[in-house]
Amino acid sequence: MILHQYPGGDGIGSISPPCLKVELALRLLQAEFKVRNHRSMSTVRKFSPTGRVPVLEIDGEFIADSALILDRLEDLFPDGGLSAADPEGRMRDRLWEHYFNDYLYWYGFYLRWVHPMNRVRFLDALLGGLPLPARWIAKRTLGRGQFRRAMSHGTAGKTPEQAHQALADALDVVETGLGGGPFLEGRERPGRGDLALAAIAVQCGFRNTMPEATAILKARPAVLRQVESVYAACGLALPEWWNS
Ligand SMILES: N[C@@H](CCC(=O)N[C@@H](CS)C(=O)NCC(=O)O)C(=O)O
Repeated sequence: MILHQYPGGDGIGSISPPCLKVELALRLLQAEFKVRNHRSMSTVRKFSPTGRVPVLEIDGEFIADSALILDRLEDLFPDGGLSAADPEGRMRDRLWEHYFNDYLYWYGFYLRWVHPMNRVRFLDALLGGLPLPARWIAKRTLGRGQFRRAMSHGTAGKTPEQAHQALADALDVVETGLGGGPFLEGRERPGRGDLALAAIAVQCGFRNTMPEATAILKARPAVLRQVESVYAACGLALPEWWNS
């Protein structure tokens, strides 16, 4: 299996939460896989059926979308425990997964690509190594493209305060959903929702580009414990900033 993704850095496997979610799932299942990093959207469009990553390549088949990829992994690893055994547990885990993938993801997206200060920091961190004028052109093209994505999703018109409040509220919902356990719904093993949350949470401290979001995360010990438990279950080390 080959995981096609956007690259990471600063201790995380990918700057794309759904790509990182798939990596966590593959590691949790102890699957054998390789990672292929792509740096340009135009390259991704050549092989990805949706033009996006993650894409998991299995025997020449290209599967796009992290939720569909996890469905396939559940088929391939029926005893892998990626979902709860009972139907209600499975349903709840799916709801959590989509809460993170399709709701929290967009606030993370805003805080990285639209928040006025974070956006500048992130583009510098990502593209600072490019020579001029390629750096200037890439910053402008990528920045505008991502702003359009946020516009089409409805988060671009928010204020930074609203986005931070949405993040804080979502993490409070998570603390309730953990019910005292290390994983959502008090499970003993991480489920799909747990992987999706951890993959978003570890983006906060990426090269110190989202200081306020990091502070919001660090104020929630139960969420920190959830992410630490997911990373431990997947046999991965957390980024250095996590313990600083
Ligand atoms: N819901 C999809 C989201 C995939 C997605 O939006 N991927 C982003 C990276 S995080 C992407 O490929 N963006 C490139 C583009 O929009 O052209 C999933 O869970 O896989």
